[in-house]
Amino acid sequence: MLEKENCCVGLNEPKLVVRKFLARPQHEGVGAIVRRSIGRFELRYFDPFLVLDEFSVTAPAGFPDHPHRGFETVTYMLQGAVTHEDFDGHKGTIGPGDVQWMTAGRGIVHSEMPAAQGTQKGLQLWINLSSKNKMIEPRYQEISSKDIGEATKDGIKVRVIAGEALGTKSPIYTRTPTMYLDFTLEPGAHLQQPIPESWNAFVYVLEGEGIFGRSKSSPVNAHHLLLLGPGDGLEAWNKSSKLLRFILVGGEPLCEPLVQFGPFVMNTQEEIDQTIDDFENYTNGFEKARHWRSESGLTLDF
Ligand code: FJE
Ligand code: FE
Repeated sequence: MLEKENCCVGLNEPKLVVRKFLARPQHEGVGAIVRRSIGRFELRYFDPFLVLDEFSVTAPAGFPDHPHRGFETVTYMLQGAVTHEDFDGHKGTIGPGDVQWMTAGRGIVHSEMPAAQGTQKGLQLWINLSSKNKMIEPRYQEISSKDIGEATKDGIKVRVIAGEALGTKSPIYTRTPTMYLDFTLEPGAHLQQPIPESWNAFVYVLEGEGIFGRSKSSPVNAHHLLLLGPGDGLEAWNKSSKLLRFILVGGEPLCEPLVQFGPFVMNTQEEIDQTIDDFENYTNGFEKARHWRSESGLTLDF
């Protein structure tokens, strides 16, 4: 019995860190600051992930009216609150620990603006959609912090935003198969988290200092992105005296051609030309953009 339980713990081939990036602050939107790791010049794309921004916005800064097509945006709030408002009348505010999983599909035009005093902080991840899903109807999945599954074991706490960890499953449906886990490790904790073999996966450190991949590797601190190589899971250690917090995100690569023009991500140049045409002429999913402006009344250039 014991053997059977033990055989499921432990990894055959832990993933190693193959590249490391420090995400430095840069200006985005209107007066907002983002630390962009995926999506910057040196790392255009990590299939299926297009962008990872750690954002910081203080009113009157924000991300006023702008479009998306061909992918999903996942906004995970760490501090403060953001109000989103789209051209179809969908509106809401997400606060600390809340997640908005937005499938833009054929088209969304929306604004994302601060909803509280002080600085709003969070993560925004852009996940590509496969060619067969790029033009689907837009869809939102919103989970408030209290409904996000949490599990705790041996000094490890995980919040399961997508996928499964420590026996806890997320209700989020991922069109592009994805896992998104928010880990906090107490000093001395050691994590072994399975990841499907064929998936691409990365770690982004939010707080503290962690050891990833190999127990003898050097510690990594906040605002660093770590790309993981082949293997069946992640091993991580907190050998420091403070809490370690990081996200682990993995996804099945689409292995499709990609042509991106700002917030439009398609497979071919023809599809991008068509998308610009659709956006300018309010067609094929952008109909409602013709008469819509958010409360901010501003438009984001891209
Ligand atoms: C966008 C410029 C942008 N990262 N993180 C151009 F800034 C944006 C954009 C965001 C964004 C929004 C939030 Cl709430 C958090 C972000 C970029 O909105 F979509 C385009 N096209
Ligand atoms: Fe957006």
